Amino acid sequence: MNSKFFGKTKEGKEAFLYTISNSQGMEVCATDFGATVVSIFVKDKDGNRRDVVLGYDDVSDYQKGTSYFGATVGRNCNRISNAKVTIDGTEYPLEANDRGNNLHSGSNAVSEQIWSVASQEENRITFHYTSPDLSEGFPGTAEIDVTFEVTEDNSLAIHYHAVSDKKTVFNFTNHCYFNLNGHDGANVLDHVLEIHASHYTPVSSNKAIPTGEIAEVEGTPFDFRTAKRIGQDIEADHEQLSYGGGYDHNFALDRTGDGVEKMAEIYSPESGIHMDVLTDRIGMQLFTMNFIGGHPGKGGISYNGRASFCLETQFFPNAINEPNFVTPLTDAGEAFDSRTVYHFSVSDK
Ligand code: G6D
Repeated sequence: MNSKFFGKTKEGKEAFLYTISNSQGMEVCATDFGATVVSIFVKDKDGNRRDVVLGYDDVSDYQKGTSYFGATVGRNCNRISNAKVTIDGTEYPLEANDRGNNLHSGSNAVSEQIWSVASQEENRITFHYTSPDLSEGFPGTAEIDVTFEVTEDNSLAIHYHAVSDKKTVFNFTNHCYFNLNGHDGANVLDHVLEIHASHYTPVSSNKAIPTGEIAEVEGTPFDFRTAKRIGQDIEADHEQLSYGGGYDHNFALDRTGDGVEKMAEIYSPESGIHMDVLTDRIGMQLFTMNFIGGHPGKGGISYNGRASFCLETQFFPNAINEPNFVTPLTDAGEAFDSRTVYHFSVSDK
């Protein structure tokens, strides 16, 4: 476990970068700014290390960035329609930071704060943040812990734990942008993806708010039940793909129980790096970085559209306002407790 200075925020606060690792050579670097994953180093099929997540070299770029590279996103990830929620009859206005809706809890969200380090070991670090009542618009003072652990089987295990003194919304995710050829890989269109989801939640427009329908993936470009290249159907003539400019949709996962289950797997034939996603969440957003134009990142690399994919485990988007979706509310004094694991291996197939 080691740490180094990672620059200063625009308010002059110092940020630090922490490295955790296992005995197999896997390393994860995370900064206390936003409890953000900056790098994940894993070995490819030739035994060479590759950093498989996009990011920046300094906290100032993370603070200026609008993509949430690697960030812990919350209290609520994804979108909330009309930037307001009603909890027990009280309406709470939120920041309308995305075309009239709230995205990723706005500009004062947990992803924009310097967290403290609650504990640190060789292969594990816990970041802590106290989110003040109404600081993002949500009620309650919340004590939030996120633990990153590099396990001996080459996983990054993420554990979220939060308690609030008032009923509130807790729907955290991690927003890593992966490229299994390395963060400097050209694009992820040849990555082969399988998602264990027979349904997804279509959106009503390019503002990405779900209609409330839980629709079959059968016969659509959203059917990843059999592994296929991310690029196979991404340009198909489909209204949902035109809304998102590609994939930017939540999948309703085919869960069999409440525990951590494997819900997706993806690999790159070029590097042979394979990643399984295991989670206790009911939803997962697939985002294929549908940006256009250069996006300056680590080492001066310019990240372009489709340079990565995100698999953000979560409740369904806008669930707080959609009676047809499981609510993301946690009662006062109750614990929100969730785990998501990104397991890495190498394969020749
Ligand atoms: C875009 O719609 C996408 C989101 O899913 C993503 O989290 C964000 O960019 C960074 O708004």
